[in-house]
Amino acid sequence: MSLTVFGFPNTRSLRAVWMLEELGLPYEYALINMQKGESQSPAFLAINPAGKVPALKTHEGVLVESLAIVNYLGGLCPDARLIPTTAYARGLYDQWTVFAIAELEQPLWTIAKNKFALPKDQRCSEIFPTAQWEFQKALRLLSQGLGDQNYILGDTFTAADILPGHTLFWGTAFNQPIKQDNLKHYLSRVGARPALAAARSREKAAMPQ
Ligand SMILES: N[C@@H](CCC(=O)N[C@@H](CS)C(=O)NCC(=O)O)C(=O)O
Repeated sequence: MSLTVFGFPNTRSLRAVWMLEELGLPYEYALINMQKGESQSPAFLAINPAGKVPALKTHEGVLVESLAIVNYLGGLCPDARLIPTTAYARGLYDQWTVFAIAELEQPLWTIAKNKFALPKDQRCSEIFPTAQWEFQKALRLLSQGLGDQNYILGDTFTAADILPGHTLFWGTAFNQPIKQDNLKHYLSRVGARPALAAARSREKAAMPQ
């Protein structure tokens, strides 16, 4: 089986690489240098017509969308048990991963789009206070859901932690305050995963020195 992740440091490709490292799967890393506009190159658009990372090339075809990639990789390694299989546990897994994508990350994406990702004439800075308010609201819900558990689904780390975990790092990088103690502890716990450090190094090592 051959797997190639197309990514760039400090983007959602970290989610895919982190999952690969958690699973110990071999993979190639193909840098799509956003600073050089490579996400819009004909070669990369042929892989992902949206011109976005991550993308994953598998022996069966290409997959895009970070959550779909994480789930696909989990499906390759059911024995690792990073994705629950019983109905309710799987429901909770879907609940928190979809929450991360649909609620927690959207305000951050709004900030990113209107700061640098959109063409300059499409950006609107008036949206920032609303996005910050929405992010704080989502943090309160995540904090409530986490409660006194170590991880979002309970006592053990699962792939569900990659989504909110990565998104909280993103929030911190965007200087969004995380006030809830349980989220602060969660962030340190998830941030200490050796697979996360390995994933960050792998992405960094691909950058031109
Ligand atoms: N929903 C997609 C979003 C992917 C995405 O927007 N990736 C950003 C980097 S974090 C990107 O490649 N942006 C380039 C662009 O928007 O042109 C996912 O979760 O994979």
